[in-house]
Amino acid sequence: MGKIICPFCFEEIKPQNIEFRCSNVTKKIDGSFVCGLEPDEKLAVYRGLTIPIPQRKVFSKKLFSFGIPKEAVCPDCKTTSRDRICSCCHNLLPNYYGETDNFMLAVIGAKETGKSHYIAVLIDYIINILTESFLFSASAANDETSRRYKEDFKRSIYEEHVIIPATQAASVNRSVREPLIYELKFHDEKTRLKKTVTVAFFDTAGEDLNAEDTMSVVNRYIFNASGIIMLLDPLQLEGVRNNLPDGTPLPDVNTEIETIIARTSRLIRKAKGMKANDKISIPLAVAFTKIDAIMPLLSPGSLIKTQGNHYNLGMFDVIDCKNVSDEMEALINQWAGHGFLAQVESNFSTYSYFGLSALGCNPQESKKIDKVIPLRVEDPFLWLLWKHKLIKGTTK
Ligand SMILES: Nc1nc2c(ncn2[C@@H]2O[C@H](COP(=O)(O)OP(=O)(O)O)[C@@H](O)[C@H]2O)c(=O)[nH]1
Ligand SMILES: [Mg+2]
Ligand SMILES: [Zn+2]
Ligand SMILES: [Zn+2]
Repeated sequence: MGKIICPFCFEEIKPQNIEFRCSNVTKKIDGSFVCGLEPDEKLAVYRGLTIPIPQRKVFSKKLFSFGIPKEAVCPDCKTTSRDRICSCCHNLLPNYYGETDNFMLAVIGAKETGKSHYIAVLIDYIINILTESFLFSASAANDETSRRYKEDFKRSIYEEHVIIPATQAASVNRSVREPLIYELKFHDEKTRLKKTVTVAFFDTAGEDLNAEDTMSVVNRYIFNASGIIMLLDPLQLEGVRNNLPDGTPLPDVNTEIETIIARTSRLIRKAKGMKANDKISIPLAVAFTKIDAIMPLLSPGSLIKTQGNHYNLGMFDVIDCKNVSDEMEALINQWAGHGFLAQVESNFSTYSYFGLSALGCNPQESKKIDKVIPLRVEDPFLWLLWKHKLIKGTTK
């Protein structure tokens, strides 16, 4: 197992630094807790609060133990607690954290690329569809994740049938920098549990990526990632905008795609102290979103017009992935020139190109979404699982 990274603040967690929160919820006759509350400065800093909210007591384990400690006794009330917290940010770690493989997925891209909609639809797809055909089950790893997924993502698109409001920069709204954390349990054919993997999704606002100095948390998140899904909006490309049928609703012109790849590469190189010629080993999935809106530009036989076959196979379809990647690469070359492709190639050792649509419709003007019909949202995610040998692939 590699380094253990806190899924909230993305600092490295050393087993001996793990702290505990007293879990004694017994109350006295006057309603106060038997083991009193204390203001928690670190949690307040993490949440961007000026006045710390009183929380249950934090303490560290006195006795040394090998590996990640699972429980400790509160020095005040002598109750055994299993509520482990990160010593840097004081967030409660998911149950199996540190005992399981961590899989941090960074979803990055400029403002308005479709990150929030993609995450919303992908999570729904993983939990409700992929688990039917792949040998894993998935569930939210903490209550905060369930709550935020429902309130910030699911409600808009699946219940109110409207677009998700724009993500604010982490500097404006601190809660956006708290990742959604899921637990994936991988089984073998005999339903024996093989491995538990924690997946953290972090919805970064485009502005965070535009200002290198104000993005330290985002920064850590990206260079500690097990895989990066870089989303790009094809509707930003000159070659696409000029060739779409008249009247196609288009977003305002935003950050150029070369800027995103350049900033991301520079940031990882700097953080890891890499030499100029070294390539970044984090697998990079470069995915063009909103494919539904550019259908008129795709050839009749285009692969990205139709769903992939991974679900039916219950395995990763390696050949399909390669063909999609080649087709996307040719399209990018045609629409944006070779600059972007050259940057990906010179900076990353493992990459693949994808095309997808989270919604299957273009709500640019109406702001309404009648029905969500995702197209290939699962491809980059499955590719990353396959690269990490968590699912099987087939080349038949
Ligand atoms: N055509 C189309 N438009 C989309 C899709 N997903 C998002 N959008 C549009 O892109 C806008 C920005 O999406 P959002 O997820 O908020 O982008 P973010 O800033 O990267 O999080 C949305 O308001 C939609 O209008 C999609 O799958 N297809
Ligand atoms: Mg967003
Ligand atoms: Zn932390
Ligand atoms: Zn206590």
